[in-house]
Amino acid sequence: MDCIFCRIVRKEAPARMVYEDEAFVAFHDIRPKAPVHVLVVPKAHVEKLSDYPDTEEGEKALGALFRTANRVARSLGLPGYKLTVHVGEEGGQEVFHVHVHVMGWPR
Ligand code: IU
Repeated sequence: MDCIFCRIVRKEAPARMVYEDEAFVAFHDIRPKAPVHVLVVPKAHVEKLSDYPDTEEGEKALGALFRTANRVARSLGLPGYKLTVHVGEEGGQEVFHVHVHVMGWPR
C-alpha cells in the first residue's frame, strides 16, 4: 500500500514532526495555509473520517483524534486555532488517510 501518510508514519517519507505517541503523529503541512499549520494523523490507516463506524468504537476513535488535536495545539502554544477535516473528494480531501488540520496564529 502506497499511502504517503502511512509512509510518513513509518518514517519512510520526510516530514517535520511535532508530536508522536502510540496512536498518532503530527507534522507541519508542506503547503501551510496559516502561520502554524500542522496535520494530526492516526497511525492506523483509515481513508476518511466518515469511515469510522457509528458505534462506541468509532466514537472512541473520533474522541482520541480530536483530543490529540487539542493536545498538539496546546503543545504549540496556540491561544486560538481552527480545526478542519476534509471528508471525501467532494469535501476537498486530497490525501486519503484521515487527518485533522490544526491552523493557528501564535501570539
Ligand atoms: P486534504 O485535507 O486531504 O485536502 O489535505 C492534505 C494536506 O496534506 C494538504 O494541505 C497538503 O499540503 C498536505 N501534505 C503534506 O503535508 N505532506 C505531503 O507529503 C502531502 C500532502 I502528498
